[in-house]
Amino acid sequence: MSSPVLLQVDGDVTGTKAFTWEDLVAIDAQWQISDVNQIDGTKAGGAVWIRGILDKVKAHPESKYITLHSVRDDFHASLPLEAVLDRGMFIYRKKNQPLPVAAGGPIRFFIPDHTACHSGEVDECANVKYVDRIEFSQKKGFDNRPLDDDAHEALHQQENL
Ligand SMILES: Nc1nc2c(c(=O)[nH]1)N[C@H]1C(S)=C(S)[C@@H](COP(=O)(O)O)O[C@H]1N2
Ligand SMILES: [Mo]
Repeated sequence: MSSPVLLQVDGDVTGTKAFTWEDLVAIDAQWQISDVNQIDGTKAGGAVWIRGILDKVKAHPESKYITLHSVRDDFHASLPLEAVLDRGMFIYRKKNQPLPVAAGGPIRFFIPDHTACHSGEVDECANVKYVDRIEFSQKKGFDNRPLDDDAHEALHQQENL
């Protein structure tokens, strides 16, 4: 039996487009982070840098945006690639197991030095949980992050149900 696809990559890419658990584990060691907790004390688990994914999919050199999609709860964020290329990561493991849903798994996007919620493009809200698809594009993609305090509060209420 083959492993389920955890992450689909599409848009301006030419290489590998689907990642199973084994594919993520097999990403070159130079792109792996064994313990995210050493970078940010609020998070735990193992991760790969965006560049580790890019290394496999060969995004179009003119790609300007990376869009993180979560079908699970219909949450999406589209970020300027340049702003996150050297600091964005995908947390995908807890020891030798996929990251639990309770921690935003099986795959959670994370930028350690994000700004506060709705204070710019690379804010805390951009740390998309349950990411199942990444899209590379030249124009900004779909983004439904909350735009003001009320919308943000409503989202968190919904998350706590
Ligand atoms: N899939 C998904 N990812 C999400 C959200 C969400 O509602 N769904 N909320 C975002 C917001 S608004 C914030 S502030 C952070 C909160 O991350 P935390 O739950 O790990 O504190 O997750 C972000 N990622
Ligand atoms: Mo947020």
